[in-house]
Amino acid sequence: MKDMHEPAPDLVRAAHIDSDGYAEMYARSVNDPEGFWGDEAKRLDWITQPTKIKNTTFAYPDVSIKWFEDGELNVAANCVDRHLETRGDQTAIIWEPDDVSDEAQHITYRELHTRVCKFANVLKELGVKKGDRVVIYLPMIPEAAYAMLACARIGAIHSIVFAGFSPDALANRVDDCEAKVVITSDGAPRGGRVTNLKDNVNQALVHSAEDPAVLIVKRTGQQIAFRSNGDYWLHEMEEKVGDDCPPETMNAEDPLFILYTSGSTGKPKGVVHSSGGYLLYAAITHQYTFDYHDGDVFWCTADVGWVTGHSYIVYGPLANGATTLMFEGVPTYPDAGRFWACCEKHKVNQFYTAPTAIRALMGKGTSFVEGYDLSSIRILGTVGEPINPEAWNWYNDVVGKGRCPIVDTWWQTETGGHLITPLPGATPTKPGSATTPFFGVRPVVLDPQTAVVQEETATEGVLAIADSWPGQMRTVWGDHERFVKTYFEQYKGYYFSGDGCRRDEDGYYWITGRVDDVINVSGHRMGTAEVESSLVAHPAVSEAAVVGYPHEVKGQGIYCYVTLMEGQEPSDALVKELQTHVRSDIGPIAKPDVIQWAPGLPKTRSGKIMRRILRKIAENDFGSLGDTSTLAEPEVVDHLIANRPQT
Ligand code: 6R9
Repeated sequence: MKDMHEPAPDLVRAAHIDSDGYAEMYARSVNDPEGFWGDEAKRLDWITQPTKIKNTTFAYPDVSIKWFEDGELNVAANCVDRHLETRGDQTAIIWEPDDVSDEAQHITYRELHTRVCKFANVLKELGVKKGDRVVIYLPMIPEAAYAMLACARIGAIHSIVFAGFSPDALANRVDDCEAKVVITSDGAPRGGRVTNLKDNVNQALVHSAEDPAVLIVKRTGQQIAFRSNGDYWLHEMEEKVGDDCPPETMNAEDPLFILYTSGSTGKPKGVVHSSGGYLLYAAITHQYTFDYHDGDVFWCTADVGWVTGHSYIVYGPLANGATTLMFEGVPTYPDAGRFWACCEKHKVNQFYTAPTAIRALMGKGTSFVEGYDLSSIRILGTVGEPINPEAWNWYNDVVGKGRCPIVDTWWQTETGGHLITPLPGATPTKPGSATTPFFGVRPVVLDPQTAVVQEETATEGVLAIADSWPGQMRTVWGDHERFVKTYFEQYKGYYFSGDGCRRDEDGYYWITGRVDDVINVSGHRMGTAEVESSLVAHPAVSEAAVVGYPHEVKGQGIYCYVTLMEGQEPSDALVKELQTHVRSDIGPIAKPDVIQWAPGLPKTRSGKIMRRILRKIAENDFGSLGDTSTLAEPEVVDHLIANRPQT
């Protein structure tokens, strides 16, 4: 078949699952989910074995999702304690610091155990109890993993806020989950530059309605401003506590963490993940999608501030007793060979990154890859956005030398782990396709208008899922109704992903991107509404509409149409000012790429902004604007086209 990549026979032989194995296991997983997941649950150590496996309904509005509901376990004990006997001296975490001249750290499972227990005792000392929320705002240092596992150990719910987010974004999240403690560091080195994280926390807490204690990890040793009370150094607190900390008994359905993510409307929502189902799903997908074998070194380049870091740096790998690599830096520092230098140095076997990173490195040329010995790499992975075939082929040829299966994993913060993905020994791949569903996942393609399930194999529409899987989010923190409305209202009986897709004649899925007002910038999800509300908060702006447009490296860039207040004059200085404003309001990833002055926006007579038209103009695609006759003032479209800035 055209452009089909078959895994090498020796790889297939050594793999956990081959194509027959996949077919058989997949059939059982969807025909007998209770049996399948009941058996798979044995991967975990339970304090009380679950007897009720699946109790889920997508029926609107009574959506309810429970897995292993009478089971009890502790997630930290599963990720750490249970490995002590068999692999106490094995490296659990390899930490590669930002600065190449600093030494990497190797943390064994035994050391991890001690560090997590001490950290947990410090949290207890600060009054954290089962069910309390702890916000983690840290760079990519081992303490981030210790903090997550320490929370899990005592039954506290962690919520990680990406260290690139602004003080305001941090304050919103601290307030929404009513955090009792914020864990941060003095500074955060990244790409040779240092952010003063503690300063950001101080600023955030000035605006916050909560008064959490702040626990500070010493990373850089730089000067920081202590508040008059409520600030604590981790290393000082650790001197006061012992290293014995029995794990709390948790119900499988108790929340493990909250992670805020963007939607098409309103503020970011707190996605809630469970203890039992989530951990099981992270572990099984980590093992099968990456064909992880004992002794392999696994590297996921994501930040722990995103779901990918949660599932595939910390929970999945550690539940499987793996060696997981944690990287503090960026792909281009000190140069564009950093990833490959690190793969060679640590003999990485599975490498998992994002298309935006691949495209950026591809742009720097092959010379940055060629000098390194990448023969340890067996599997390459990608996640975060659709990967264009050109980037896929470069990854395959230049990095993988044509010998490494590429797993293009489609999933979301909401799904906890991979939903559509190749398995290395089982699934021939096609560049740009996420291929076929993981065990237990029943994708359907719906007609976007009629909601009718498209039965033919080759078809196109919106992507929804017909039944629950253990890693599915359970609710939106503090707003179950929002959960039900966001994911289950529009297409009744299904989980709606927000993505569009095509299914080809082989039944392979090709994700075409978001069909809602969410954009994907360098693999980071952003609601256009968030950027709009930041822009209109600026005194010069009266109205703003934000859309995505194709960007060579970032996948999508941020294109803003801005209407100014009476008396305000457009200028280059104001463009810069608005860019800086959004950047400091939300964070560097939200900085607008293009600002177009719009004396008027195309609106329907009822006042709705016609985003479809704005998207077309941003895409430089003026030929297919569709029907503009329903607009209140059709001439604004001509003005926008005539004044579109060069991109
Ligand atoms: C894990 C993660 C989710 C959105 C998702 C989709 C896009 C992720 C993809 C992909 C095409 C892939 N997406 N993986 N699109 N192919 N392999 O990225 O979670 O940050 O919540 O983003 O990302 O649009 O809906 P999250």
